[in-house]
Amino acid sequence: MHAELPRLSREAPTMPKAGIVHLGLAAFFRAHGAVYIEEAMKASGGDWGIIGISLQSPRMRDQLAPQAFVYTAQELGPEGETLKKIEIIQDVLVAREDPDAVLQALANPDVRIVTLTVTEKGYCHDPATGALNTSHPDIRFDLENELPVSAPGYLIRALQRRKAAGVPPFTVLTCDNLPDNGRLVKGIVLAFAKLLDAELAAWIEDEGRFPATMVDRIVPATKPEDIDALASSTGQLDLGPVLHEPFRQWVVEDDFVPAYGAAARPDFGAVGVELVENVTAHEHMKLRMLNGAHSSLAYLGYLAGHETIADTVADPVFATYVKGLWRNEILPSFKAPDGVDMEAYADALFWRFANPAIRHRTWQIAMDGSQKLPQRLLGTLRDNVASGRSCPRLVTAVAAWMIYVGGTDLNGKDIDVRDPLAERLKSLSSHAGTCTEKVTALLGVADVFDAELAAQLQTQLVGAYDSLVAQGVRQTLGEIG
Ligand code: CS2
Repeated sequence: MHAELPRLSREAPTMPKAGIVHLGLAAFFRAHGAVYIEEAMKASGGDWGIIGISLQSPRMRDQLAPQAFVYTAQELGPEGETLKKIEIIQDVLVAREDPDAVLQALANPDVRIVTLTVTEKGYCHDPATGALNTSHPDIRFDLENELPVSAPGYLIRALQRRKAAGVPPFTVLTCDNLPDNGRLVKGIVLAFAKLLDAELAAWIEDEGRFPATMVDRIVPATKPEDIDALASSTGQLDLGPVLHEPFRQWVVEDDFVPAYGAAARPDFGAVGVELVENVTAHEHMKLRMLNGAHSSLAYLGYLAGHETIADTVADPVFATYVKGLWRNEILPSFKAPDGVDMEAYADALFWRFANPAIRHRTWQIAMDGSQKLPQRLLGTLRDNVASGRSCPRLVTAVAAWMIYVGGTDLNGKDIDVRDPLAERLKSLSSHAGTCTEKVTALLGVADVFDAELAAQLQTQLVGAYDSLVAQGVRQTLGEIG
């Protein structure tokens, strides 16, 4: 594995002071937010070095520490690639190993922003309602202990330290694909704070800020072959490269902690981040169009035997399916952001999905569906049902998810389902006999489906489930047209 090659190293002689702590350091943020922040600092200055936190595993720290936390961002276009060295990360701390060091980093007065990519399940909320799940074991632990384990716990305990030290709060800038993500995190943090200390909650409410954001860049997981290929072509060993598509977008509500004045955020405007008053229209566009289609293609594509999204949309039945999904079922469900041509957006999305250089596995996107379905597919379904529009494509995607979480594919082979509810979903499905009973049992999972929508979808879902089982995926999609 190229162990003989020199390790990638830092070029810049001095490191900028850290102004940001990032919770949940993984490939997406390193290929998206970190790149924008580095560019903004180069363009306009400021101390915006980043300290990354891994909540669980030491893997990221162990990969990056021997190369001074520098890594390669490898942009993969249909016609070739470009490499960029990213030097903005100063350090990576592993929360499991030393929670107090993480709280110290978060309480440091130089830190003015905490960015997060802890994935949907990391917020410990109820996906169907968005509220803090106070019976979540990590939240129960964090309410009792000063050294936390959950992301909300770290935010709260660090804010508590800052308040005690007379330091203003940081801006909490979530970069996860959740609906109304800023307000959702604010609600979670305030609910938690109220259970601890009403004064702390009032202080956070007055002085803290939780701007909502829309983040977009397709970043498949890096594989060992990618590391090898990069080492062969550069002659240097980088154990932590990130691979990404050329496209990127970041829309951020310009609402940062006022106590820091002009030093409250990097000069995002200088590097193409769109600063807006309200991100909702952009968020609907992205979560419904991109992520909704991604999840639909992931379950259906997986069941049809396709390994990646690019392979899936190269199959003509799926190309027709996804275009029909956008045009007939997703586009009519929301108000487009001002000035955005949605037809052009959908066309561009298709080519992003089709980019053969991006090997984004359907299995990877299929993960954590119980946390993703509400904002990706169910909100769209609810709006369509309310307007009397039928949605065979969305319904078929939800039926495919139901088959997927049953843990056996259409050829009887086991599926490695990764989901916080995996065991419960699998057992509900396997204890039910007929397709109708399986659909009914899964529709009863209140963390995912609200009762009203479940009742409205029941009959159509049974039909779609039956058809997928009886005729297979391609035939079912072909019949929808
Ligand atoms: C994907 C996203 O893994 C998934 O669920 O849908 O990570 C997607 O690639 C990004 O949101 C694109 O911005």
